[in-house]
Amino acid sequence: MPVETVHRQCNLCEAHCGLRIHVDGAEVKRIEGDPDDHMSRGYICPKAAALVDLYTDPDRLRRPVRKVADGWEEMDWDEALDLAAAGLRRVREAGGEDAVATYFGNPAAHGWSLLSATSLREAIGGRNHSSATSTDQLPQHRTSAEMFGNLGLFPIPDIDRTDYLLVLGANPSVSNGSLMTAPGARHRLRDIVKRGGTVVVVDPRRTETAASASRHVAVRPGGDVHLLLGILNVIFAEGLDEVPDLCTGADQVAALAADWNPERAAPLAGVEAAEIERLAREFATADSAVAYGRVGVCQQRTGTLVHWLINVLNAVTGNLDRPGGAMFPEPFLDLTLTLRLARRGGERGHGRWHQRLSGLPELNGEVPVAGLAKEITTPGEGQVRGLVVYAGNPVMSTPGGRQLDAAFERLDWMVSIDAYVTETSRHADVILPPVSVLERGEVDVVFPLVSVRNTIRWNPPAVPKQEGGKEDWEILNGLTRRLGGGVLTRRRAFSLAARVASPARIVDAALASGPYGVLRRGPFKGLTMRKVKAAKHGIDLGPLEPRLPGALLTADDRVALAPAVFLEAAADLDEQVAQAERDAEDGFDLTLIGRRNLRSNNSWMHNSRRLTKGADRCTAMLHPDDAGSRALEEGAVVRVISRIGEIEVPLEISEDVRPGVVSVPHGYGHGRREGVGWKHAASLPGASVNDITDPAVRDAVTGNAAFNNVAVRIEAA
Ligand SMILES: Nc1nc2c(c(=O)[nH]1)N[C@H]1C(S)=C(S)[C@@H](COP(=O)(O)OP(=O)(O)OC[C@H]3O[C@@H](n4cnc5c(=O)[nH]c(N)nc54)[C@H](O)[C@@H]3O)O[C@H]1N2
Ligand SMILES: Nc1nc2c(c(=O)[nH]1)N[C@H]1C(S)=C(S)[C@@H](COP(=O)(O)OP(=O)(O)OC[C@H]3O[C@@H](n4cnc5c(=O)[nH]c(N)nc54)[C@H](O)[C@@H]3O)O[C@H]1N2
Ligand code: SF4
Ligand SMILES: [Mo]
Repeated sequence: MPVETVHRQCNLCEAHCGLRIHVDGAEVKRIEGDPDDHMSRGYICPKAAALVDLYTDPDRLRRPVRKVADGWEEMDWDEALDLAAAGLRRVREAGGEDAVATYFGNPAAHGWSLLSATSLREAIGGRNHSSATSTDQLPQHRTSAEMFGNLGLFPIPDIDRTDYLLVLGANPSVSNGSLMTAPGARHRLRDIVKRGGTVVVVDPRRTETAASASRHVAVRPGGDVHLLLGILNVIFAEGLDEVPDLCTGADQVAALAADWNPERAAPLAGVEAAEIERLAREFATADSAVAYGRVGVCQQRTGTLVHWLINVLNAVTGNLDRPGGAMFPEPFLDLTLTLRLARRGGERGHGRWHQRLSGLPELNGEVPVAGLAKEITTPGEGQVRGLVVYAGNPVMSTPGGRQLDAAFERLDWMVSIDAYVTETSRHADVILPPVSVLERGEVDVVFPLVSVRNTIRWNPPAVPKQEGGKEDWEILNGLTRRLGGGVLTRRRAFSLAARVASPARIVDAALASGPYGVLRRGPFKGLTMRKVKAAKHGIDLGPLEPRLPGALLTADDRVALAPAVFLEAAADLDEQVAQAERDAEDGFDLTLIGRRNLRSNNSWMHNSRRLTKGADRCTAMLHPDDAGSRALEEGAVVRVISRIGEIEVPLEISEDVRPGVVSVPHGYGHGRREGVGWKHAASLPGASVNDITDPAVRDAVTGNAAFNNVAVRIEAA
């Protein structure tokens, strides 16, 4: 058989690089970068080649399984879907709608089956839905909701045109960019410097991104809020601000910043006053400048405040919604469409109910996952007794993994949609495995919302779909159909039909009616799926264009720089200092922060041998002074202890981390839990850092997990 070349994207991270996949029937011969992809221009990272490892992995489930006394028993699809749905209905009948919770993980965002997942949630009903969002970008949703009136409208750094990039808490050289789809981000950042611009990285660790930047600012973990207030203080005090008419509340922000001169901000930020002044002046006087923050500053007690101040900094220097600043993509499909409609009806899309025990607000129908373990273990009305996990591994990826592990044991019914028996799905009664990504055909519907250029791309399947195999959307719709039933009124029957539409149909309709579609642009210029499918390397829909005020959904059609809830929270910053003092008194003298590795992807790529070769990557990185004062040596196994637990990992001494900080990556330690199906992963060393991250340590405004503010101490093991 001849070798054929299929062009599609890698969907492992947000870069969605274009690939050339050489296949011979069902066999994948080689995977390489697609030089003709207009976004990635041939760039790929080592993980792309591992897509074939996922496809051929003997540990991957090919058929549904149910838990039996001595392990797992394979089932037919219909039987498995019936069983899974029957269990959920039982739980719902006994405990009401709130008794069934869902958790959607990160890969859910990387495929168009997400559209069907949303429908499943609606069919389940209730108020106990969570996702990886509340370990990740929840503060950014809330910030967008308050400032722009639209929780799905993200300002994206226009890195290809900017003169000055201020990065806070992101490491795009390793993560390949996040809430910024910019394949080859590492090169794009270097290009800024090459064309005479400046890149400054604010991070407690001198990261791979910091190493190739113009400057590194080693902030104290959690000190970003003070740093930004200090910068804003200087900008307003020196009259460097240039607030557009489009914004309201600049005076209130200026009044807040007035209390934070660089001398006051400096010790709390852990950055010298002179550096704060320099940053302010450079940023405000650059031809164009953009501040960009990601998980390092989301996963903080002050996560929402920091993202608010990042947006404020961009806005008051005239850099919001202009080339080289922070801009808003115009996706072919507006996932916030229903939100826009609801918004017109006066609905905000957040705060409509509160999580039973934490009291934290819902956002976009979700409550913080950090509260899930308690919702399962605490009796009372609304207690969670059943769960659907879709494309997630919360035992490894959410704070307090051990508590969640124990809580899952106590559920009456659990369904996992995952291709592996993971630390999470091992608790399920039924596991429903989708085919692997190379067997799917789809269009990425999420990342055009955050892309540095407007774009659309069709991804054909690279290999034939396994016989009898199902894609995620087929599994999700199978459950929705079985759960939506009961006595159907005509209205419910109609909405059920709409719910179980295939993603292909939904995208078709959305494309036609969207900004690039035939309904708006006419039959010749307008895009259709046929045209999209014919463009093998994707379609470039151009650079980002200014979109304000049109894209705003605030009541007055202006950008709100001073939402009351943020001003209130900012008044409480002393509590941060008090907390640090309590931590120190209790003997927790270090702050734990996270780290990512280029050859790893959260918790689930460790069964690939090619990605896991070489040194143990799950180490505790510590500054030489902190190692010295504790008489700890390089490579020695150390105990990292938090208020809720301890883990043992080898020590890596490095000048790159700021004193007082210890950096440990997440997603490792598969061998510490019995019965997982990814055997190679389980044979690797490491521990799960989320066994010691504390669900009580969270962003004050949203409840997002504050993985980077966990107080710890370190001892020789
Ligand atoms: N300490 C600490 N913890 C963190 C973070 C951190 O920085 N520090 N980061 C957080 C962030 S940003 C995120 S996004 C979360 C991620 O958290 P999760 O999404 O909960 O975890 P993942 O490790 O991504 O697990 C994904 C699961 O989905 C399965 N899967 C993969 N592809 C598919 C698919 O196509 N279909 C289906 N059905 N299943 C699939 C995998 O087998 C795996 O079990 O972790 C968070 N946890
Ligand atoms: N190779 C690889 N790529 C990935 C992933 C992966 O696991 N591996 N995960 C994907 C996912 S789900 C996401 S969300 C993105 C995340 O993409 P990024 O946001 O770029 O994620 P990180 O690489 O974790 O970078 C966060 C940085 O914040 C720093 N930091 C920690 N605490 C603080 C603080 O208090 N202040 C400041 N200023 N910085 C702090 C950390 O040292 C770290 O360098 O990456 C995606 N890409
Ligand atoms: S950066 Fe790597 S993992 Fe991310 S999409 Fe590109 S090839 Fe895939
Ligand atoms: Mo994430």
